[in-house]
Amino acid sequence: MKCFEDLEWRGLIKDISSPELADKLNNEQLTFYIGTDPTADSMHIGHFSSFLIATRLAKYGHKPILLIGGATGLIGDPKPTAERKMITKEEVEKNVLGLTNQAKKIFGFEVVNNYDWISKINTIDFLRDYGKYINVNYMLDKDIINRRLDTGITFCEFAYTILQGLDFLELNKTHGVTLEVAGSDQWGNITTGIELARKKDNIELYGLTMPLVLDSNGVKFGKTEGNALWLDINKTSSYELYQYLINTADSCVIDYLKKLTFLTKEEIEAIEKQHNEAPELRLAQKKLAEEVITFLHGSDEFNHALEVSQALFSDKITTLTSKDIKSSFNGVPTFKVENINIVDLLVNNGICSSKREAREFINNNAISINNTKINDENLVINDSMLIDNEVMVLKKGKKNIYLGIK
Ligand code: 485
Repeated sequence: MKCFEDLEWRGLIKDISSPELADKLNNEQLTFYIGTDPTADSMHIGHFSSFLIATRLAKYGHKPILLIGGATGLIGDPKPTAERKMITKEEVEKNVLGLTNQAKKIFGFEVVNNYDWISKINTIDFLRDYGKYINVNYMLDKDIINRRLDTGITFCEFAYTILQGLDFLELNKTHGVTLEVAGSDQWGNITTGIELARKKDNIELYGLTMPLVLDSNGVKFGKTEGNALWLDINKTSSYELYQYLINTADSCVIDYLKKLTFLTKEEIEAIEKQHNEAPELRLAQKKLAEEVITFLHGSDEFNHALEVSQALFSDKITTLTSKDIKSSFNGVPTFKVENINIVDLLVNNGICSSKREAREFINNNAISINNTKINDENLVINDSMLIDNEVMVLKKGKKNIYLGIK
């Protein structure tokens, strides 16, 4: 398949700035860029779903540049709802470092920082060299700015789109960039760059946006009730990522395989066929988890996530490290482990409402520690039951999990 047809088949095209772009992607070697602002010191899985386009286009011979917005991060891209909180310069600097290392490590392409050129432009030149080419009426028509007119938008955020626009021109001059790629919310910023290039330099630049990846409830891919899913393995373990991906709804999993992996059309169609024959085996979800985790963290980490997920529900749980256990059960209620009778432990920590109820659960084989059933109501909890001398996993019934910590 040719590049553009491949992107279309995967559902990766929302808008393109000109129909010529299809031919250019199929027949030329373009240098393109995708950018992110340093609002945190790690990207999350939503960024990953967009940044992956860099690797995808590189496989077709195009050259990616990854941009970290050290300058734009100090301003803040307007959100459709409300003004952003300013983050401190120190924090932005720290985040730039984190993101630069991460982007280099995961994707391995050249990374640039727009602070390097934007910080050198003085106010007068900014207004003369860029401000003069952009009509305020044109800016007010941009979807996101327009949606802020009722609630208000500061000049700081209003001017943001011109900064992103001038990045495009700058990268065109310094790196030969002719295409900017991003998620669909960036259309207004990409077209500012295209407008600037036409008016100021009389050149044609191109833009391509991708639709947001949504789950079966229409929620953005990667958004969970709890924490974000970070690409930094110290913030989100490969096991947590595995759990998220393995729980993908059947109605979304083929779409995710297309958008988040490099499996070919033939491979994905074969998986889809097998998956539809026996969806309960979650074959497509397993493949998705394998591909994404291997891409991000390597195959050892994927195997580790698999081992952890198998061990967690068997007596092998005691072979895991306390770190794995803590990250696997992130967010479950905890209790302090001390030398105490099991019935008292259950009542004192609110796991059972009375001693009578606690004894009932024990006699019904419904309480386990480290996946071993407890059938002695006189059992005294002690440190030797700790895994890695630090944690223990207590279950009440199948669903209620508690983490004991020394
Ligand atoms: O020259 C540029 C300067 C800044 C940016 C891009 C080019 C960042 C951009 N304005 C932005 O805010 N991007 C978002 C971010 O950083 O979190 C997200 C987009 C999403 C996708 C992703 O970045 O909301 O659609 O493009 C990579």
